[in-house]
Amino acid sequence: MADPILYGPAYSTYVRAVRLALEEKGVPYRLEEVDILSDAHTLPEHVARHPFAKVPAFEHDGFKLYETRAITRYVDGAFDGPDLQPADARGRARMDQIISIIDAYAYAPIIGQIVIQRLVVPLQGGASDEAAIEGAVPMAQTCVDAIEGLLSDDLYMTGDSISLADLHVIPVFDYCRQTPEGEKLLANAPKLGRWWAAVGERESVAKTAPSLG
Ligand SMILES: N[C@@H](CCC(=O)N[C@@H](CS)C(=O)NCC(=O)O)C(=O)O
Repeated sequence: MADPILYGPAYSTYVRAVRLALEEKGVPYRLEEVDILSDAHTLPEHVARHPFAKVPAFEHDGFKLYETRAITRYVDGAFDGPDLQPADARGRARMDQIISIIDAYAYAPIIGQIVIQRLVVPLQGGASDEAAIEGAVPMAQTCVDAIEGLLSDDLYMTGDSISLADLHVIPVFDYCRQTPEGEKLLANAPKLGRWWAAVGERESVAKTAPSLG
């Protein structure tokens, strides 16, 4: 079987979640750059892969897929390697809950506003929109507090082994902590701090570390 192909830029949080899953499973793959900062995701070639013009898109031996949650579950189910989803109903539900928090509530304020305005806009020569950042902080704080409140003393988010919950949170958390607002948001989240100390050591995290510059 051919190696899977992942379409998107390495700096995208959703692309990184899939790369983390592939790395944790030990699956070789090809990353095909689609640079969203130069609007490559809106070109017909990419819209044919993803009708909503987002990244990532994914292909494995003719099987085409988009939507990160679907892709990471496929990667876990279709390849050998350690299971990335808890076996028990409660663990699996907790994993889905955390991924939902990221998708429904955290991505827009943390990545869409704080990280884009604080890290990406200045790199492109623009000035950060301070009002947009300030406006995003309360929802970002609610997300951090909610996830902190769901963590136990286990090493990972849903138990003693890494799961898709961790892999979907890592990309967002990693950018967030690199902003001054993120440092403040995380100041009273000791469980998330311990969690990052554990996951941040993993080879998959080092291998997928994004570079914006
Ligand atoms: N629901 C999609 C969301 C993917 C998404 O928002 N990707 C961002 C990059 S991290 C993107 O494509 N942004 C480009 C845009 O919105 O124009 C998924 O889960 O895959």
